[in-house]
Amino acid sequence: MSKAPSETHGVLTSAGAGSTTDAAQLREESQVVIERRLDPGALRERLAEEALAGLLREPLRELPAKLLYDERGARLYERITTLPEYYPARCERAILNRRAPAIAAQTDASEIVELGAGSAEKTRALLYALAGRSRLRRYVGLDVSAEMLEQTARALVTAFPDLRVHALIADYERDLAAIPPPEPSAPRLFTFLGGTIGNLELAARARLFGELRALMRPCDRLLVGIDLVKDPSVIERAYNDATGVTAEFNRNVLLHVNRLLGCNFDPQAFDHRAFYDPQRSWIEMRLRARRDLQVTLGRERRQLKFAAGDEIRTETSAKFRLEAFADELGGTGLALEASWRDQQGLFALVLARPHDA
Ligand code: AVI
Repeated sequence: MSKAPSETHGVLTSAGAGSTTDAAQLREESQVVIERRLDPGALRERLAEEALAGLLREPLRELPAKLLYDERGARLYERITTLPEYYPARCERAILNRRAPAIAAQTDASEIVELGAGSAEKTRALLYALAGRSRLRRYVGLDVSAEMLEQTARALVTAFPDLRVHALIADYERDLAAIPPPEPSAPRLFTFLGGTIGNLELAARARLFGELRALMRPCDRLLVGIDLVKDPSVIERAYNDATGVTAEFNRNVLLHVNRLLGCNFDPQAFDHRAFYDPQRSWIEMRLRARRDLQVTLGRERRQLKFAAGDEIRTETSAKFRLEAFADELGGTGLALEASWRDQQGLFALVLARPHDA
């Protein structure tokens, strides 16, 4: 894969909030690289095009799930991960806390490359375990949110004084070629946590795994968090929480679309729905029009008509059986090496290696 030209934004020069000592500044300057691959204008344009195409899609309108994560959406998702009904985050955290030493021992990694880094909160258990083996050298985090990634980079170098951080503002579905090259004799652990792999459909998952495989040397490993197939009522409860945070997260996508396309969706005119589809082993989130309504789109003032009950699909979240997931990996040149479940068997972490390693 060839390396696309990059605009390197240089290093962080301040820990912020005026509380930085010179020593801390110096340390950060030598430890953190912020690299921007995403031009905010181009990203916005691309999202707007995808939103428009999805709203015109027939027979079911559909918005890409990534639109759920504007700044407010990302905050709402952080709240979802603390809800009692939302078992995936709790279970994954429990597995990581319990198994991080085993994962560190098995991978012997000196570097973590995290797709969708966010706050890297759950990754810390792994970082501590690797640091405890005196193996940890570098953390490479990819995320589309520059603000979040810069905060994460600062927090990580504060917590791990010897760690170098490469924060890559990029889209893991397009920009994997921008991941900095590995260091010799420094095994890498790629991580894709949170069950986010389930938000990609089969073809997109295969593409992502294939691209990751191409970056992996025999010593490298991939750790993926997957939500498992289970009693549908448990899954449906997780996406229909009692306090309505998920409903708010879902409706928020319309505010994001309003900004992108200059339209006038009223989120309160839509009901949140989330239901499990056993045929496709996924839960879908939809927004359903409460009444007949019209939405005016952009400068052309195009009219979008909704009859009461019409729906927009806003997310699919696949649930996996371990054997089927191993087959998926196998089709892309990866092999399942180990897996760990939480005590209730609701969620799993899967460790994969290149097939021939
Ligand atoms: C980010 N992703 C794994 C979450 C999920 O469960 O699919 C997003 C989410 N949607 C509703 N609640 C949480």
